[in-house]
Amino acid sequence: MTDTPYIPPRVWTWDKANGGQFANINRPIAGPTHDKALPVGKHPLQLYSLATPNGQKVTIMLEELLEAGVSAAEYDAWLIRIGDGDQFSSGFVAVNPNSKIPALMDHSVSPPQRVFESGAILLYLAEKFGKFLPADPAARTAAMSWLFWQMGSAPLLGGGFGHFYAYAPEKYEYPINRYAMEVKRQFDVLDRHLADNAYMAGDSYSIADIAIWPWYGGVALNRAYEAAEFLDTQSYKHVLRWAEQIDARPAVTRGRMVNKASGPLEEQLHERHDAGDFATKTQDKLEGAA
Ligand SMILES: N[C@@H](CCC(=O)N[C@@H](CS)C(=O)NCC(=O)O)C(=O)O
Repeated sequence: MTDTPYIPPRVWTWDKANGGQFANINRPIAGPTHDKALPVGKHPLQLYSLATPNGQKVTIMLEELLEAGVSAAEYDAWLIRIGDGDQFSSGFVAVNPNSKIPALMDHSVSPPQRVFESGAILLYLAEKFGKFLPADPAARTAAMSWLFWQMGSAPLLGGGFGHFYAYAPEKYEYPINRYAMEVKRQFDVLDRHLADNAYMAGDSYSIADIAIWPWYGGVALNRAYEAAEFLDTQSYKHVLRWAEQIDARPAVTRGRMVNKASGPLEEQLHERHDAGDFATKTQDKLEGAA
């Protein structure tokens, strides 16, 4: 931070040189930057994504559906490298005008249906296949409440706390304090709820857990921002119990690997086109064979 206090100009203008870590992809305008069609594989569901927490929600859901025996949930997952600007191709923008992963095309319906926003994708899949959304009206309403809680809360965890704690060019006390306060409040909301409930919607695992876990489970298990100590996540005992329980699900292990392009090579499955790919197409195997 400079010593001179910042005085906002009368009208904001785009300073391309001052955008921090994501300067190469952050823009104040929408729409495509280049013409490129998206690939389409053999399955009805085509996912265009990356294994960030928002991306993991959908791959975990798809792997859970397959684990539950829903073979119609077979999917092709294509890697969208957001650091390289793949989300700004004409093909991607046609599936998600908001240029953010995850984005889904369902070719099993005519005309093919596009779905964007991870919460909308989870709900679409839950309703399409009749899974992971309770039928009982009270439990269903609880699941929806927590699903929408996640959509509103996680941007303060990721875009707020995570950005300023882990990614901003310097550690600025004001935003770190502001967002640490809010994120700890959110963890306490979850902890109090999970003290009396096995899962977010009560007794059964649902899309609410699938939405919340990649963000809050990730931080609690110290997989995001290296902030578990700073936020004292050990003290949220019920969140930890829930996070570990979900982490042990085989579909969650697989879902975390799909479209993962960083970390240990054996956990990176850049593209997923077949259930067998987990055994044969992770980066350690592909790079070892090359
Ligand atoms: N509310 C959206 C958020 C999606 C989102 O923020 N995706 C990020 C990765 S986690 C992204 O694609 N960023 C690329 C960009 O901002 O250009 C959702 O839940 O799907």
